[in-house]
Amino acid sequence: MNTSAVESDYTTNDFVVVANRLPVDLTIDADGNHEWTPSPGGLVTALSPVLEHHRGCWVGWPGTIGEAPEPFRTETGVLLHPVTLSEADFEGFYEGFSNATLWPLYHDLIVHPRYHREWWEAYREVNQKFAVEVSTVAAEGATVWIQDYQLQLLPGILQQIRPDLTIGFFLHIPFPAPDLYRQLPWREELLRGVLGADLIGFHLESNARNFLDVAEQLSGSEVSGTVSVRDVTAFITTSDGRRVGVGAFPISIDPSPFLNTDVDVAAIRAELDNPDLLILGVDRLDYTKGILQRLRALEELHELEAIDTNTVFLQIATPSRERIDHYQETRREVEEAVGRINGRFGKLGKPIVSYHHVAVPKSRLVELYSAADVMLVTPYKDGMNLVAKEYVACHGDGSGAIVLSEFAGAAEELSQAYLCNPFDIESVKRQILHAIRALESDPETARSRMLKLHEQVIQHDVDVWAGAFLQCLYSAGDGDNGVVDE
Ligand code: ADQ
Repeated sequence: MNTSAVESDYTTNDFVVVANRLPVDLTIDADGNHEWTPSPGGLVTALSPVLEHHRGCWVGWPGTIGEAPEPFRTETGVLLHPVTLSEADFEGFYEGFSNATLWPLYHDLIVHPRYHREWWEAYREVNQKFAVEVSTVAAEGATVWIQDYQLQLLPGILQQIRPDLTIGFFLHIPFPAPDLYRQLPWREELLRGVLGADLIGFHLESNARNFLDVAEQLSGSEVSGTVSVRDVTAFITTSDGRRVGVGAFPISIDPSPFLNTDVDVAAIRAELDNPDLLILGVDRLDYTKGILQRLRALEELHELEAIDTNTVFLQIATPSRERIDHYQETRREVEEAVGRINGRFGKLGKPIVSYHHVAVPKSRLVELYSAADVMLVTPYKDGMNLVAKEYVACHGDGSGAIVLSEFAGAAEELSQAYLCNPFDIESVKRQILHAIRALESDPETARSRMLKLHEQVIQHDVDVWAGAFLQCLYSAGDGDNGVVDE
């Protein structure tokens, strides 16, 4: 990536995005040369087009421990402002409180959240550190859009030190029901942090309603109105008299890279030894994504001889959070299942599960999505799930079928998918078979379902998401930063 260092004149930064990660990875070679490479992930996928359009500033951690590099501008004009994290910050704030406390708590306790005071202290300190950086880069009266669960204290801190800013907060993961949220030992302080924003967005109305319930129960705030999609008609009046808007803004993708119709599907399938049927999974290797469950469902279908032995299941699993125990355990279980299934049902030199623990370039994902007959997206819980939308975007010709967990946020919009309950293995098996049978015996129905899904994704792309959120945020800013008139 071509980048250039910039003068530290921040007076023009009137639009600032803040996220845990910068949309790049820094690698340093043996000679000490720095190289920036684009990094994968749902958030990056979603926000890059918006920032490029605004020539905005992005504040985030560059992905390496220790002293951060100088701010620089990408070739598409986005100013990247790195935040330094130490090893202790990384362990306590990122691996600890963000990913071993909040992540499992907000994903409905698929594994047990761990509550450690020292992680909470690290989380507070790092949020404070981000606040100092944002305060440095943001112009007077700027609009600041804060992303995700790692930075829930940031709106509150910024609101205190920079009351001139208009602050938006968007949560990319689910927000749990009050009974779960109340487990958190620091629940009031975390909630006060989020309530520092002028606008708070969630993917789903149900997430937003959970948040309103929590705010009412735990912060002495008053709630008015009801939640809308892509609009703000629900409000929280905080105990200090500020008015905060709350809405549902289902995130989506930039479909353009996925609309490529030139993919040589036959060549991709030939690479996989020409299976009669190609089934695909693409996920970060995370226990929320239900990878093991879909492997077990396929194993049982092979046991029952319900699917052809010339079917290949290709699973691309991106390495993720690899030092955290539950992630190591999930990887062990998945890889054991892959070995077992291939041992039981594969033929010599012909595995039926092709498993790859790797991140692949987007162009490769487009090829794989396009070549796959059936896509399996089976999370136990997922804020949205962009993989589901990317697959659908690649099938504008009506080919293919998608089996989708009803616990993925995407299921609300993608109601024409073959919806399954990942906690019920029979349901997963049934819907895989429905999808296969529709493709084989009722192609017109399968085609019509896929075309409806495709239209939904194309019409509600990432620009619709960001546009709706920003319009509501700018309106909130016009209202004197949310202070209620007496
Ligand atoms: P994630 O949990 O990371 O995102 P998801 O929404 O599916 O999940 O986004 C993953 C992104 O990474 C997709 O764009 C996908 O193409 C890419 N990706 C996945 N595996 C890959 C691989 N092996 N190689 C290359 N790229 C890969 C979080 C929430 C989601 C929410 C998003 C956005 O958990 O619920 O949809 O943020 O809000």
